[in-house]
Parts: sequence; structure tokens; C-alpha cells
Amino acid sequence: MVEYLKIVYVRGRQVLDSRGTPTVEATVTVRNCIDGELTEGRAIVPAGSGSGAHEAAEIRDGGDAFMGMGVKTAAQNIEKYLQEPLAGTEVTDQRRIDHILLEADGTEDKSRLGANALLAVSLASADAAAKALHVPLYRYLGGVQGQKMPVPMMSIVNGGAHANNSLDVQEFMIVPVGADSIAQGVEWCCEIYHVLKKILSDRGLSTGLGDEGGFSPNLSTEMEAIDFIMDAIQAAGFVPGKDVCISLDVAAGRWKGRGDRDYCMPKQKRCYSARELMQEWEDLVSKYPIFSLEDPLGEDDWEGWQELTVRLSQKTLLVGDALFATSPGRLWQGIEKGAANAVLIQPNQIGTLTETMETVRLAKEHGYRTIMSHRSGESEDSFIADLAVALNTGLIKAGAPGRGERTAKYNQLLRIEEELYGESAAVEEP
Ligand code: 2PG
Ligand code: MG
Repeated sequence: MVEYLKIVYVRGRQVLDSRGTPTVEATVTVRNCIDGELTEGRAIVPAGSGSGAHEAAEIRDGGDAFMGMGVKTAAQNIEKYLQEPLAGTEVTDQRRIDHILLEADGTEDKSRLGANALLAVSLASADAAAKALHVPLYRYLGGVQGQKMPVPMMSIVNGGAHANNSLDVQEFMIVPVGADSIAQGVEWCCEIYHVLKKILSDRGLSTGLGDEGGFSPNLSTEMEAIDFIMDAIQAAGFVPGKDVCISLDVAAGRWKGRGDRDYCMPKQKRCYSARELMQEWEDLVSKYPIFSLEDPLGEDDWEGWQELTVRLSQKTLLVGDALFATSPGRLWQGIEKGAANAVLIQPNQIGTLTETMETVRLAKEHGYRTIMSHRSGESEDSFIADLAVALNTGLIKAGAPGRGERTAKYNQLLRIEEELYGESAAVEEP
């Protein structure tokens, strides 16, 4: 391979995420061997709200030690352990870069240098390559094939670990399935978001925001939240099920059970056996236009997932987030067992761009839908917007349009759509 964009420096630093928590940023500087020009790429790693059991191990500051040494250590690891093996590497050889990162770490779960340190460098390398080649990031990552605009999934009510309200379901999303461009989809979602704000406000309910920009009112049941959203969709002039559908991220892995009850809602304290919970989801899908159910069961409940997939996969998307943790190995297990029919793609769950792309490829090969996703702790970095278009994931969830770190992704998609399609934008049929 012709080598002419060589890595000269990699650096790490501690910056902040949207929860005011430290996170890792990396910069990768490359030299063009023909004209000697230096170009810098950059990436910030987002943070989950406590990582799932199967995610790659990040080095962070836990509990109250928000300003502790964890993230600083991960950031320092970049210069200390990655500068030397990466120096001189051709930056467009992403597989090789990611291989070097894995070798330098040397552990199964990326715990020595930290998956956050590795991912920051992996993504910043791609950013540097795109900039040095003077092509947009989505085009660098996807070539001429990456050109499908994803349908946005906006979490407009937040609960669970993302808000200190009464709701146990983590995300209540709207999905503009009938929109024929990202611009139109974003516009529809914003209209519904504003109508919902007024509905809640008129009822004297809080319109304060959760971590992903959705409203976080105290309601007595999850159904009440869904009914408010249905009202908002209709009051904004859209037809539920035709123009706009509803998606939930249950994050049921956090509903730790007691005794013979496998699942207990941590806030409302209602408990269910796996069988009862599956019945709840089946009833929900028959009553509302449910586009997808993410993590409706726990990440180790393979039997439950298998049964739910048989029962519901013709009617809705069953999305594995904590279940697959963006890992090709975990997804492969799911494919063999017939568990779920869609996978959430969060690069920081696995720790390198190459492995993230491998999970998307595997999913597509086996008929699983793919959803590119932010984390609850985000930043102004909009890499995932470009990656969604590059990999033709078809769907993206990036929170509500009420916080800058979420709009960073939607705004980037609006720019990409304009560049790719101009006035005649077209999105994938969900
Ligand atoms: C999820 C993610 C993103 P967190 O569960 O899908 O919404 O949340 O980053 O808190 O894991
Ligand atoms: Mg999730």
C-alpha cells in the first residue's frame, strides 16, 4: 500500500462530557509525506450511565470521585503507551492502527490502557485521515457507498438512570417513519417535542430535562408517558403509526429481580417474572405503534430473548444494546440463538472503529437492523452522525433536540444531507 499520510503524534487530554464528568479526548497529527503538511484529527469519547456487564473496560472515575485520576490516567496512557507504536503508521490503514491499539493494550477487555483511551485514538485517526485527504468524514469512512441518511429516533421523555423522576423505562422515543428526509424527520420531531412541552406544562408537570434532553416529569406509570406522547403526536398534526411511531429503551438490565421475580422496577418497585414481563411487552405492542423495544429483558437472559424474539419479531424491532454491547462475539451468539432482530451500535462499548464496523457488517449479513447511538454522557463531537451515513445504519438515536450535544449530531446530519442530496433528500424506508 502506498504510504503517504504518516502519524507523527498522538496526544490525550481530559475534557468534559455533558454531565460535567471528565472524559478522554485524543488528537492524532499526521504528516503528508509529499508536501510535509501537518494535519490534526480529534475525537472525544462519550460515557454511558454505568457500563453494562459486557462492555469493554474504560478507565474512569467512579462514584463521587468525578475529578479523580481515572480519566487522567487513560488520557496519559495515550502518550505513554500509544505514541511510540503508532508513530510512522499510515493513518488511512485503520485496521492496522486498531490492531496496534489492541496489541499495545494486550488484554481481552481493554482494561490495561482503557477502552476510552483506545477509542479516542481510533476515531481521531479516522478524523485526521479525512481532514488530510480533504474529504468529509462520512465519505472517508463510507466511500461512495455510504450515502443513506438515517431515520432519527429522538428520546423525548427520559426516565430510568437518565432522570431522577418516577419513570423506570429509560427512554421514550419518537421515530418519524413517514418523513422522507432527515430534515423533515428532525422538523417533525421538534414540533412534537414542543407540543409535548406545552401539554406537560398545562398539566402542571415538570418540563425539566433529563440527561438526553427529554422531559422528565413524575408520572404514575410508563403508560401515562406513552399516552402523553401519543397526544403530542396527534396534536402536532401527525398520524401515530403512519407518520410517527414510538420506541422504548427499557434498559431492563437495571431492573434487578428479587426472589422468584426476575425483574423489579427500581423506582416504582413493581416486580415481574420474565414471563409476565414478556406479556407486558406483547400487550404494549398490540396497543401502541411500537417501532422498537430496546433491552426489554436483561443482558444475560438469553432464554427470555429467544422466546420474545419468536413472539414479537414480526411486529417490532427487538434491539440488543447491553445484550450485544456492540461486540461481534456477543452478536454472533445472538445470531446463533435467534435472539433479537436489531443491534444498537455504540463504539465506546467495544473500543475500536474496526470492531464497531465488524459488528455492523455482521448484523447486516444476518438480517439484523442497525441503530447508531450516542451515550447519555455526550459531547459536541458528532462522529457518530458521519459514521451512521458511512455505514448505512438506517437509524440513529441521539436524544432530544433540547441540548447542544444532541443537536450536534442532528445538525451534522442536516449538513450531510444537504451536501449529498440538496433539495431532493431521501431517507431509507424503515
Ligand atoms: C442506552 C444509552 C444511550 P447509556 O442505554 O441506549 O441512550 O444509555 O449511555 O446511559 O448507557
Ligand atoms: Mg440502551
